[in-house]
Amino acid sequence: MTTNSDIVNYSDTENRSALVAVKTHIITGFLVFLLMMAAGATMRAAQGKLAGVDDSLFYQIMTMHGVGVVGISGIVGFSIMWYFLRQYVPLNLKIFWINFYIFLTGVVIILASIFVGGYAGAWTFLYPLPTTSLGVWSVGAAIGFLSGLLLIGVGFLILLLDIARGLLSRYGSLARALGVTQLFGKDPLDTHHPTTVTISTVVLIVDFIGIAAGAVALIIMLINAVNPEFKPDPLLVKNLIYFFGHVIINAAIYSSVPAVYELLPRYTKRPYHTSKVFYAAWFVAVFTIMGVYPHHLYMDFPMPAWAVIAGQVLSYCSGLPVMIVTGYGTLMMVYRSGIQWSTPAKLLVLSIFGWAAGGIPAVVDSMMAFNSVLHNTLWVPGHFHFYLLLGLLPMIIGFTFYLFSTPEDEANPPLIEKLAVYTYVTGVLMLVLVFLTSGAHGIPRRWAVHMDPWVPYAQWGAIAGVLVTLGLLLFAVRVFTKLPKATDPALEYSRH
Ligand code: HEM
Ligand SMILES: [Cu+2]
Repeated sequence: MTTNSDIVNYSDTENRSALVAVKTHIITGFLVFLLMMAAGATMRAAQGKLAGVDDSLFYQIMTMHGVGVVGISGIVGFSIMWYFLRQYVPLNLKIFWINFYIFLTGVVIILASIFVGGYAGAWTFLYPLPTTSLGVWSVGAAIGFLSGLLLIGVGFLILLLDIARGLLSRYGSLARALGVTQLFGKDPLDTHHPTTVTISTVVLIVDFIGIAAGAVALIIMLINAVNPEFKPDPLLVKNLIYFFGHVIINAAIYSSVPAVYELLPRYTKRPYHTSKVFYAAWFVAVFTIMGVYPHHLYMDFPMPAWAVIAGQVLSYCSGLPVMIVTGYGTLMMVYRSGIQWSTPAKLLVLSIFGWAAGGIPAVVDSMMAFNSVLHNTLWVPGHFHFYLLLGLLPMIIGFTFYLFSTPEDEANPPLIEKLAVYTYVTGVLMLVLVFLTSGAHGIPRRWAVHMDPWVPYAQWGAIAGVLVTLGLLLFAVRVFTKLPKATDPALEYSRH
């Protein structure tokens, strides 16, 4: 797929160390996802009155679950992107590790702020909630949470700077790396331009701006926490926060998408060629990913009308170009290719379905008429659990299984893997359908205690949550036993 001039030369030792770093990210990811899923199932059980969870503890768990899954999705997504991107542009292994250690430090601070300090103001830290807890937690706990998050953001920004340096050293400009110069005819069309380079450039641009906005919001709120005389405009801070939140979770998905573009062609034995349509879709994505965030602010009537209208219009088209190009590309790669349905191949194809299908309830919610009914109901966790659990996670799990699956495993997937796929997918569909129907019935989100008529929904949700956790546990058993010893398949290929 790539000409040799596209490949960066590393020594075998460098490649082995890089693989160790990627594996560390992935294994940490599986551990954290397992814990967070157990926490999710616990929340559903508490709402279903199957488990006695103190109300404050519920909101602590909810805060940890939200910040935990978003953070780990971000760092694991980066590790997938980094793994592929370093083949095309020189990337610094030390910086990759530095980000990982900063992340762990931030996690410790955040966990302490939640479980020692009692912070329970949700991962969205909406101003002024963190500093006005009415005595449930201290301002110190809020400061801990906000600084832990800020620290993690700084780590991500450092890693993004290295990615920018790598891309610029190889391509000279971000426009070249993205493919914009080919799109507008300044450079001849190169159908061998690596898809990973285009996607990484999009992730770099939006994530850098998104995290920078988040950092500004966090700093403003930290100043306010230390000096309450300083009162920022709540609507401005809310804009910054939702811009940040929307962009980083999207970037986490997009940073895992290279796994689909890089690996499916290997499984279908059909190379993927870039085209002007591909560049155009990803170029547009830069603007739609950042431009749609006002769909979180329809209920804020002081928002300028043009901003929310733009948010709605862009939401219709957000993701669509990229999803169509990726979805169509996937179908074309798979259709009559005689693809062998190995576990990684199944998961990667599933991820495209889950990402696209999960987008539908999201677009519904981004229309004002529906939003005025569905806002802050369980419809919202319904749509994002859909594309995160059936889109993002299968990309991550599929990539992981690619790293260690032997040709024998791929020809004949072990029973435990088949069982894992069925348990996981059944669980997720059930989890999501229960969330969506609950939302359609108007059951609010983020309520620790549910009214009696809502309890059966929460109970079904708890059962689904246990199934999903079990499914991931089955995958994890394979990962924990196989991944540590695996050698890099990409190196094996290049030797042949
Ligand atoms: C077994 C799997 C899971 C279960 C049972 C579960 C359950 C839940 C529950 C009950 C909530 C709070 C709902 C409410 O507002 O009342 C929630 C929130 C959330 N979940 Fe999950 N979840 C699971 C996995 C995941 C995963 C893997 C991700 C991300 C990759 C994720 C992302 C989120 C986010 C971002 C929130 C929002 C937190 C907030 O409202 O502040 N969840 N989840
Ligand atoms: Cu959004």
